[in-house]
Amino acid sequence: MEEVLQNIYNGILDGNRDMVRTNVQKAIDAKMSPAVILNDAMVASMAEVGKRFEEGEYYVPEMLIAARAMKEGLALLKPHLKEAKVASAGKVAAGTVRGDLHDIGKNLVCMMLEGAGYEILDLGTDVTPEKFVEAVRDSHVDFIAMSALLTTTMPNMQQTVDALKAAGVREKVKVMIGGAPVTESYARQIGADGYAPDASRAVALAKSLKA
Ligand code: B1M
Repeated sequence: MEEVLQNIYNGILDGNRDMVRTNVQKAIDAKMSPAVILNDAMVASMAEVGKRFEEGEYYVPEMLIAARAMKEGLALLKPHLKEAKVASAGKVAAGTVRGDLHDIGKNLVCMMLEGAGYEILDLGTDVTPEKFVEAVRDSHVDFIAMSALLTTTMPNMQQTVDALKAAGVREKVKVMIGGAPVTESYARQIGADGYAPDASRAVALAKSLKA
C-alpha cells in the first residue's frame, strides 16, 4: 500500500486524528481517487478495528477513538466524494435505527446520496419507528434509509416498516436498508424495497427505486 494510505490506515487504527487529517489532505492534494482513499485505507482500517475488537485486543474506547479519527478524515473527503449532481433527485430521511449508535456508515450513505443530488434529512442515531413515520408525514420524504450495525437492533427495521404500515404511509415511501449485518434476504423478509451493501450502491438503489 502507498505510504500515505498506510498512514491513514495506521492513523485510524491508533485513533491518531492529526495523522489521519494530515494524510487524507496529502492524498487529496496528490489527486488520489477519493474511492481509493475511502475504501483501501479508511474502510479497511475500520474493518481491522472490528477484527481486533472481536479478538479482545481492542475495547470500546479504542473503537471510539478510531471512529473519531475516521470521522475527521471523512469530513475532509466529503466534498470530493460528490458525483455529478442530478437536479432534485428526491428527499431521503436517513437514520440509524432505535438502540443503535453507529453512524459512520449512515453518514457515508448520506454524503454519497447528497453528492448524487438527493436532499437529506438526517435523523441521526437511535431513531425510533415513530420518528421515521413523522418524517414521512411531516417532511414528505420520498425515501427512508435505515442503517443497523448490531444484530440486536436489526429487528427495529422490521418495527419501523410495521409502524409505517400502521400509520398508513408505507406506500408513500421507498424503504432502503443497509449496515454490516443486513442482507438482501432480510430486506425481502421485512418488506423493505431494497438493500444496499455500501454507500455507492445505496445511490444506485435509490436511482433504481425511483427511476
Ligand atoms: Co461497535 N460493533 N459496538 N462501535 N463497531 C461493531 C458493529 C461490531 C461488528 C464489532 C465486532 O464485534 N466485530 C459489533 C456488533 C456485533 C453484532 O451485533 N453482531 C459491535 C458492538 C458489539 C458494539 C457494542 C455493543 C460494544 C459494547 O458496548 N460492548 C456498542 C453498541 C453501542 C450501540 O450502538 N448501542 C458498540 C459501540 C461502538 C462505538 C460507539 C465505540 C463505535 C461507533 C462510533 C460511531 O459510529 N460513531 C463502534 C465502532 C466504530 C464499530 C466498528 C469497529 C466499525 C463500524 C464502522 O463504522 N464501520 C464495527 C466493526 C465493523 O463493522 N467491522 C463495530 C465503517 C463503516 C464505513 O461501515 O457502518 O458497515 P458500515 O457502513 C457501510 C455499509 O454497512 C453500508 O454502507 C456503509 C459504507 O459503505 N451501510 C448502508 C451502512 N448503513 C447503510 C444504510 C443503507 C445502505 C447502506 O441504507 C440504504
